[in-house]
Amino acid sequence: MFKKTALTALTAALALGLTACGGSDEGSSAASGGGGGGGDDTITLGFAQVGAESGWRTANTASIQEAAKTAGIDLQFSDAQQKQENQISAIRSFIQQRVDVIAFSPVVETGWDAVLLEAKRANIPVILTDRSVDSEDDSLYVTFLGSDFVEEGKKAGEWAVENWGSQPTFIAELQGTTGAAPAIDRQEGFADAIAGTPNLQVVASQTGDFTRSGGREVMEAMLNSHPEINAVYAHNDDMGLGAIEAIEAAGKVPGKDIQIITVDAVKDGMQALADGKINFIVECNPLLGDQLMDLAKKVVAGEEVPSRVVTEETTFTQEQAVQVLPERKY
Ligand code: GYE
Repeated sequence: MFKKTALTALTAALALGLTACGGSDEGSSAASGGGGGGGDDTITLGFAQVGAESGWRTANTASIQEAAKTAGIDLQFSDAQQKQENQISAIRSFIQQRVDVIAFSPVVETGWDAVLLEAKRANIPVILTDRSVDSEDDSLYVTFLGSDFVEEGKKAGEWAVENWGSQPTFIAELQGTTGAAPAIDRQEGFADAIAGTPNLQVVASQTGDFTRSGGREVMEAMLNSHPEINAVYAHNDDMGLGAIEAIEAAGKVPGKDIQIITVDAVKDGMQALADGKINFIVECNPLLGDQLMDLAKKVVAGEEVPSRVVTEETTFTQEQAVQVLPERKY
């Protein structure tokens, strides 16, 4: 595997201000770490992915792998199987390999400071992709590329207010992975949006870990303990699809007896929306690969990048799903 020259490493690090807590030791370790490439200037990107928990994640991984190939970036890819300790070991191993830049989608928000400080001390810039961290020290990463999850929750809540708000609605909320940014933020945005509408009540709220099986199991239990449930807000399509299975198994009609809002807009979700089993989907775009490679190149070259890059996204009704489904790529 290529490593950039010592000089490039040092220049990039200095330009990014990453030597702030470094001093001469870090400077010289960056220098001794480089030089393996012998003139080859291919960038090596270490990427620590969350896992393969959902259709969204599969599309996100494919986008990153394809974009790396197109950009001529050497991608070192690791799948953490939704475990923070696996992501931390992957990042440590990227540091040991002295990759040029590290990117990762933190499975949960907290607990990253120690390993990010190790990357900073090794002068390896870090790009947060898709999910952010909850840390007081924003010098631990260069930029964060991803969606505004609070906004997504808000869009879901606004649709609920408009479409469900005039009658008593007993909502089951299927939360994403406990402690993950999209679970925390999508819950918050939704709660804020429905707060002034007393007809809308979240009667049960539990994690389904962003998986289809998780959504099905949680929904089964909720239908037993709360037979009044007539609406679902799922933090992603996969859990919504699992909920549909549970609702049908309970002899009810998804989309009619129990209306459903989800987030993501992956193909299976959009198909269920077009089929009338889901009622509304808030889009979350997984195709972050090209933007990530662009940021990685700039960061390694020592160019300035914005500290936050927000993904643009929309929402879909059933009619819109029917229209866009044939061209949907993921
Ligand atoms: O919505 C969900 C996935 O972090 C935005 O993670 C991502 C979320 C996505 O498992 O399906």
